[in-house]
Amino acid sequence: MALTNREIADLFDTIADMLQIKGEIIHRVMAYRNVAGAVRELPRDLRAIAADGELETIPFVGKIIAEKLTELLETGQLEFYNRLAEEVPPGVVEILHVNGVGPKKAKQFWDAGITTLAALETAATEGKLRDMAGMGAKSEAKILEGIESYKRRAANTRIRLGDALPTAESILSRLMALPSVLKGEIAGSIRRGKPTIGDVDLLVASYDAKPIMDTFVTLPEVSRVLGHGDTKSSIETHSGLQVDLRVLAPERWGTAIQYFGGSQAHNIHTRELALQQGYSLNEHALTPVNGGDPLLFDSEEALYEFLGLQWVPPEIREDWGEIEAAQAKKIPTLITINDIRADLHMHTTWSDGKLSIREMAEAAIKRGREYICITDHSKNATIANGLSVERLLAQREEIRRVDAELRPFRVFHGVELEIKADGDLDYPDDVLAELDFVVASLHVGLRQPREQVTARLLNAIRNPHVDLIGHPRGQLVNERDPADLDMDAVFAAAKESGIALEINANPHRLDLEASLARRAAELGIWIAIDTDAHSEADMDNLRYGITTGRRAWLTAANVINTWPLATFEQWIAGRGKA
Ligand code: DGT
Ligand code: CA
Ligand code: CA
Ligand code: ZN
Repeated sequence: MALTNREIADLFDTIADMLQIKGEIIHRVMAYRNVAGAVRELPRDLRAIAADGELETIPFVGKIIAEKLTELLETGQLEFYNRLAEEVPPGVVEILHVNGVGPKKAKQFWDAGITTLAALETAATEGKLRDMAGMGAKSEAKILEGIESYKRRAANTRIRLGDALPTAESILSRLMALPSVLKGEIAGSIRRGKPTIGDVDLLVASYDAKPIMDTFVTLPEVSRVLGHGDTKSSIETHSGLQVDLRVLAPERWGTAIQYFGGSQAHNIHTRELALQQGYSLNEHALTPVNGGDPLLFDSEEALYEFLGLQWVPPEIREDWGEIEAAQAKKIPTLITINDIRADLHMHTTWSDGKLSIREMAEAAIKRGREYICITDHSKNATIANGLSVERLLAQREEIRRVDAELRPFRVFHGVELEIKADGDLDYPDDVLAELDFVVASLHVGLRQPREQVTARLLNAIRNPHVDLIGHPRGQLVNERDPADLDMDAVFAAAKESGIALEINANPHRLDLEASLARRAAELGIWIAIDTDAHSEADMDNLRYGITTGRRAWLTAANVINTWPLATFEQWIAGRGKA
């Protein structure tokens, strides 16, 4: 197996780690650390450089290191590393990477017989670290936190949008308060609203970067400074979130936010377009290929316009046809949060929610909604305190009362109906017929074979009383894969019966995901963007659903909870209810 530049860089970093744990002098450690950094940055394959006899032109590479690189490239092995690895257990190197553990601590743990991450975790959990020299209950707790974050990074788990966005906004708002800051925005995958993000990219316009960078690297959430420069700095927060900050002159804002907004695929395509027009496009400027002064763009709109494109909303910049649409000036007006009038899926204390019907209604009013459906769990959702038929009917009295009290706001009586493991629905048809609105959801049997789980969903879709399928695929972001549904069959049935499919706005769900919601909408299937709120704070998750809807190219016309009340009432009446 040929080693990549990155693997070789990683190996040199590990060597540096091992030397450091052994207590080697810092010069010797840095000799390997620096090479690792240089190799990682190489624009060319190390193999090609070696073939050209140019290894020693790489920064920090002298005769001895060049020999080691050659050995690695030729044999895939490094004797020097193998000997070190026999001495320093790999688990100890891993421990060094836990936030809060330095080389001295790693050595201390090693001396105490702790040579794996698991052993360190056990010792910390059992309170055995706090008694070691220089340790205490607080540093022990910090190490546990560090282990959590290390494990997440090691598993390469991306971070949920709902976890990253608030941190990003909070950091940016503190930078924006600095006097030299002229403009600031979150770029990268957050700006595009991806359900998970790798790292946070912040962009700030200013003529005086230094105080901004200095503030940034000393923010209280910083656990490690990964880089501190004039134009770019990077930090890692205690929760393991990496944040990159770039500061640039405002006259280059347009090209910079476009570049760092991504996606890479979108950028590659825009760069091709620029080249066809005789320009090379990068984050700094649009430069004529045949010479001449670079053109600067202080706004992204001006840049897109120059390239002959309609401005493209960041959420659809994935090179899934948005450039072609922008050339034809056919980018639709994507849905915004202001288009939403209703929330059709939420829970109260009648099942597993935290607030009463009236409190949920008031929370919705506060957020500008005009009507809601209360959809508590049905009886088989026993862990969620599902409603027996008796309680369901009793709940209606309270809903009608609150509805009357809060007019013109409207409160409809719905339910979140269990699609049982055997495929039956949780209430008989005559009970469903009594309800204003029925959301049917899969919560159990999600791992059934495709045919079986699909058949259950189709049965629910075809029931004339069902209006909406809640979180259709049952996925949990970063935690649970979606059910193995035949989505073509689901879409065909949904289209035929005229029901809606949900984009569940909870950042743990975001289900349907954008690509599927886009296909559904293109087929003419109704979409509802709901919060599935169990508390007042949950209602603020709507923004994540809207972002997902925008990524799906949805307009307000695709989404039923943008409808005025009268339209909604007509629709549910037409579906045989109310
Ligand atoms: P992430 O962090 O994995 O969730 O995804 P992004 O899109 O935020 O990617 P990131 O943080 O690596 O870079 C931010 C943006 O910078 C990315 O969306 C596009 C731009 N960018 C970064 N590296 C490259 C590159 O090598 N080529 C191009 N064309 N663009 C890049
Ligand atoms: Ca990023
Ligand atoms: Ca980044
Ligand atoms: Zn629910």
